[in-house]
Amino acid sequence: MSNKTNKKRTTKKEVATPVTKAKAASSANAIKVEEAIVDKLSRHFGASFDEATKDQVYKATAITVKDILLAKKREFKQANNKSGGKRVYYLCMEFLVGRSLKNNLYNLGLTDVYKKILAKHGYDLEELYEMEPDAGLGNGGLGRLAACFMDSLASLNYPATGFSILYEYGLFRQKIVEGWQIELPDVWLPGGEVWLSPRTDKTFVVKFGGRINETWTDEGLVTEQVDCEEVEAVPYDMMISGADSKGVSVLRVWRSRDIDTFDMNSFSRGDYARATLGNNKAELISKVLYPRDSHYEGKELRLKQQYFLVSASAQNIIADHMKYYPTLDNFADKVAIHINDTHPAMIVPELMRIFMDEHHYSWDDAFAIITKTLAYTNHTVLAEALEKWPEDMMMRLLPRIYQIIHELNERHCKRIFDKFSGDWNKCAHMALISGGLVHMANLSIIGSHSVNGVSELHSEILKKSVFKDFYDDTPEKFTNVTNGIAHRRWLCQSNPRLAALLDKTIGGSYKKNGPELIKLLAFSNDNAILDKLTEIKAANKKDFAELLYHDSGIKLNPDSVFDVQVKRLHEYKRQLLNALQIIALYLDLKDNPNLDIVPQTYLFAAKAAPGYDRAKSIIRLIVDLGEEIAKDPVISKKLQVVFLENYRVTMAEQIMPASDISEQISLAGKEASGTGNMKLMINGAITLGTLDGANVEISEAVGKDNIYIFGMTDKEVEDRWRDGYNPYKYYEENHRLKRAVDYLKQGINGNDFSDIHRYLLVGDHGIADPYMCLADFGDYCRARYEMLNDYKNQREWAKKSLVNIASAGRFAADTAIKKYADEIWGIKPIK
Ligand code: 26W
Repeated sequence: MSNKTNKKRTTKKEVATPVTKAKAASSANAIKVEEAIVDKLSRHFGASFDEATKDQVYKATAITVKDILLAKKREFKQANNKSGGKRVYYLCMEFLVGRSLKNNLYNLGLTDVYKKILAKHGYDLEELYEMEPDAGLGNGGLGRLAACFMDSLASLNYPATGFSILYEYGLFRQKIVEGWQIELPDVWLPGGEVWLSPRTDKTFVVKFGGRINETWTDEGLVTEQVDCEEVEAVPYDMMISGADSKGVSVLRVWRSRDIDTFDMNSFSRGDYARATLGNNKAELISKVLYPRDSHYEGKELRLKQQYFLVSASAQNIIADHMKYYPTLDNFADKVAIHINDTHPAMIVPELMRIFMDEHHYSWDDAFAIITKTLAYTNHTVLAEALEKWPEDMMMRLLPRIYQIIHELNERHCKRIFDKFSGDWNKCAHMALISGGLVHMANLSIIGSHSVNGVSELHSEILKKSVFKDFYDDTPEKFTNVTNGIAHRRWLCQSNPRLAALLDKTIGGSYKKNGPELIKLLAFSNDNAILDKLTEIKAANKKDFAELLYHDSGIKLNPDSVFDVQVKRLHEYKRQLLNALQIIALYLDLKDNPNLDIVPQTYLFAAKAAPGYDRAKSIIRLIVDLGEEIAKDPVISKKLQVVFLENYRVTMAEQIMPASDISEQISLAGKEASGTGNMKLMINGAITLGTLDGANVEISEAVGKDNIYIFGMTDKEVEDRWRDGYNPYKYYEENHRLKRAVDYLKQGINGNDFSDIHRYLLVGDHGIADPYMCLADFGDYCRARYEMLNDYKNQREWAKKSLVNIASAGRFAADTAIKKYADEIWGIKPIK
């Protein structure tokens, strides 16, 4: 239909109202969308709506959304090219994206359009969401943060590309069998691949091993890596739409492919296994995500993964730059590259290699440009998680990279030695190579113009202890950017009831501007609103209980308080401390089943790294404890402990809105920030936590009446450890604690936990529990007692919950991204 006819048919009144315009646009959209889904069904599956399976309808729907995203991305990219602005490239070994259909539809503002069309054909959109597997390309905090940042970058119209690896298997699927964690492969690509667009036109070659040939030519020294293994990096793009914006973030994930090592001789001899050997070896690189996020392991394949990501991405960034500019002189003006934790730290020598070997820059010029381009974020202070690669492994696998790191080290050490008048100690701490190891954090710091931690406390700890020498050297590099969460996902999409209440009370502007949630404070004495909040929480708890019953047959009591600890399983996060206080309460109830307590449901969910035995036995303890309590018909009415299997993004989205108490009980100084604490807070749960990571800022934001803080401060932790931690002191002093600890030896649900008993009191090598659970036990119980007492007054509790929701806006990822953009990357939104 032509515009002219359109205009003729429209009455004057209709033209004047934007609502009718929007309606017209939306019905035009609906027709186009419906046609597109029908087309995809027919082309991809040879089926009509009536013939297709639910899975096919999900896939066809997803492909239409991907097409919309591709078109949107094209426009956004053109606008970026026109503006000539700077782009950020976010390098991270992990992006824990979760599901995409719901998020993209929401952000595109197309949920209702799709809902109606699918309903017309007998499909419930909510049910189609369930067909999508989680893209579990990450372990936990680091990866989910990266995914939230992609969302914010797009929503704020910043031009951004995330680079990572297309793992064929993401983080393992967890099954619990007789209390033990079993790991199963996470096969996500069937169902997940619909979101990926292969870009076979944009491949790069990554080289491993071999030797370096150096020859003098008229152009100077030419360096060449020969006799090496060459692997092809094939990019796949996943688009992430911004919310109510023109922006689209591109997540480019690399898949490794063999170039051409098909061994025809072996094939002819009938040795098919040998013929495809090269193939398997190359493709192994992107096969699987390493499931440890707390312990560095010097595995060769992991080093190959890191260099594979770095080299493919660096070549891609430089090729893109050279498409628009004749030189790399302006590289730092047009490009910002982020090193997200040390895993991509080899971007420093890789860029040096490309600048010097391929573009003939001098060392000093290359280094000056590259350090202006790079910025680094640290995400952990745990010594065992800090990466140090064996020098000989790097020399063998990455000979040119090693040479460059070696030279960087020589120059760096010389400068430090001169500046700090021969202070050998400083040199040793700050060296890139020492003790036969390459120190990746040190490499990241010297290669970057900015270094940040992820909460105020953590950034201070970096300056005062972990990176103190570097801070003394270049204090201007150090800064803090507190983490944040994609609040549209974690509040609006996960908790539609709460979002609807917010829309009604404070309007919808908080969606674009998280800190506007603070307007909700105006309702803190409005009983109707407080009661509504209580109702919403009750409805969400009921929903979660039904879902759990449906999925696993476990029955929860929605009238009990839902106390939630969901995160990776690690000693420093102290799930064990929580388990101990549950045992103490259980024993109290055994003594006196009539004890007047608020009925409590403890929900745990956590994956343990496969080789982490201690973490696995803590899971087993929680499972057995839950089963033993469930057998007691009286006590189980007041106390229930459930370990939820296979924690992942989708489960987090379901559980956050249903939580009353948010357990954030890590030993102070160990949790860099936490983001689960923010997700729970924005959904109205109240924190029971230590002064660790971002809990400190949550506490400042809500005030001491709206949070329950306990335990040692980071300073007290240090003192206690230095002066000698004596667990027996607490054990002997606190009768309830002693009983709980001893119960471990007595056997729970028929299983013996004396290994944990030993761990808490003696330790395997004479060092008992480095996370000092027993030292914080008493104060933890005190804080919880007060909390549960306060829970009895539902109005007052709802008020605390309201203050938490209202104060959560400062933890919107948008806020963090604006800070990175303004102060670190120097990028501007595209108009
Ligand atoms: C080398 C093995 C390895 C793998 C991953 C070591 C360390 C990691 C990650 C950096 C660990 C991690 O995810 N850290 C978490 O990062 C979150 C985002 O900043 C923080 O909120 C968490 O506190 C921090 O534990």
